[in-house]
Amino acid sequence: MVTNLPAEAKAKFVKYMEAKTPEEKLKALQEFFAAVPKHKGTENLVRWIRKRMSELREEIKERDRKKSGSGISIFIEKEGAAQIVIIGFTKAGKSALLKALTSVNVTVSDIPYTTKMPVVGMLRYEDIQLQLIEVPSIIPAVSAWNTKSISLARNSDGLAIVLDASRDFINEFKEINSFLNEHGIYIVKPRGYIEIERKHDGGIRIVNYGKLLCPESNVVKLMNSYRIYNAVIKVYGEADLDEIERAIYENIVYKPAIVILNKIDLLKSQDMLDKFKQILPLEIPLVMTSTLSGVGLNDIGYSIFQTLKIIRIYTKPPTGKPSSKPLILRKGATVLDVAKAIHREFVEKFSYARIWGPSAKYPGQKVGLDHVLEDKDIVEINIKK
Ligand SMILES: Nc1nc2c(ncn2[C@@H]2O[C@H](COP(=O)(O)OP(=O)(O)OP(=O)(O)O)[C@@H](O)[C@H]2O)c(=O)[nH]1
Ligand SMILES: [Mg+2]
Repeated sequence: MVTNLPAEAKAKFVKYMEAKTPEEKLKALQEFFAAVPKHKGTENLVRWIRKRMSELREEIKERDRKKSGSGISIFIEKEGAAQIVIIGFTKAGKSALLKALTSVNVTVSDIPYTTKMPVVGMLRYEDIQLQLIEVPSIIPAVSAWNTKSISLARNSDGLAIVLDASRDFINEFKEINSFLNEHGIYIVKPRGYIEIERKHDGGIRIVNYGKLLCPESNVVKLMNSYRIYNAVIKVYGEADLDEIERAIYENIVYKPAIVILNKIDLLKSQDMLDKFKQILPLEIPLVMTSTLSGVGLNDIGYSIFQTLKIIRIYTKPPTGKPSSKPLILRKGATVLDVAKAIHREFVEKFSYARIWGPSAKYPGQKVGLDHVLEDKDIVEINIKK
C-alpha cells in the first residue's frame, strides 16, 4: 500500500534529504515524524523513521566520542580487491577465523563480546588480497550497539556470516538475515530491488533490469512529489510503486554473502545440516570450517571470490609483459570497461584489442570494445596512432 503522505509531510521529508549534519537530519526527521499520519499504510515508514532517528542519535554520540579522542571512525578505507565484513552472533568464532586466515593479532576468547571494535586483516586469495573486517557481534535487541557493524556492512563489498555449528544455527541464520533486512541490507536480491541515484540534471530516468509493475509516468509523479526531479532509478526484479516509495526512505542495498559454518568439529546433528542446506539460498556459498583442525579454511578465499562476481584482468602493453597486478572488474565486463579503467584516451583512440586466456577463441584473438571478458584474461589494447 502506498503511504499516501500529505504534501506537508513530503515537504518535511525533502528537508531531511537536504539536511547536511546529523543534528539537522535528526531535527528534520523529528518534524517529518510528527507530520506522518499513523495508520496501517505507514507502519513500515514509521518503523523506519524510529530506527533512523536512533541511528542518527548514535552517530552523533559516536562523533562526539571521536572528538574527545576516544573511539574510532566508522569508516574503514578499502584495501585490496574487495572489503568483506565478517558478521555474526557472539562466540561463533569470528576472531578465531580472522586470526587463522590473516594472522592478524586479535583476541580469541570464550568471553562473549570480546571484539568491541572492528578488526582488519588481509586474506590472500591466489594473486589478490581480500580485506576482511570483523565487526562487533550483533545484538538485535540493543539497537545502538549495532550501529558500527551495520554501517560497515552497508559500506562493504560483501559479507561473511559466521555461524556456530554447535548451536541452533538454522534459527540464528534466520535471525541474522532478518536483522540485516530490517537495516536495509539484503543478501539475496529481493523480488523488487531498487536503487535510486540522485543526479544534478537529466530528469527522472528509469533503467529497467526487471519488470516495473506500474506506468513510468507514475514513478516520475511520485519522485516529483518528493521534489526529486533528477535521478536514475534502477529496477531489478519486479517492483511496484510501493517498493519504489520505500526505496526513497530506506535506501536498500544488496550485498553478496557467504555463510561460514564454523566449529564444524562440534556439529551435533547431520539432520540439522541437511535442513540448513535446503533453506540456504542457492546463491550463497556455504563453507564449513573448524579453526581447531583447520578444516575448510582454505576454501574461504575462493568462496568469497565467487560470490563477489568479480574477475581479474591483466593488461599488457603491445610490446611487453602482462601486469602482475590484475585489474578487478565486475563479471560481464567488456574490453570497453578495461579501456575506461586505464585511461579515457584508450576509449577515444581505440583501434582493436588482443586477448589471451579463457575468453579468447585462440591466443591473441583480435576483438572489439564489446567483447565480454572472463576471469584471468590478458588484454592488450592497441590505439590509433
Ligand atoms: N571447538 C571449536 N571452538 C572454536 C572454533 N573457533 C572458535 N572457537 C572457540 O570459540 C570461542 C569464541 O571464539 P571467538 O573467535 O573469540 O568468537 P567471536 O565470534 O569473535 O566472538 P566475540 O567475542 O563476540 O567477538 C573461543 O573460545 C574459541 O576458541 C572452532 O572451530 N571449534
Ligand atoms: Mg571476536
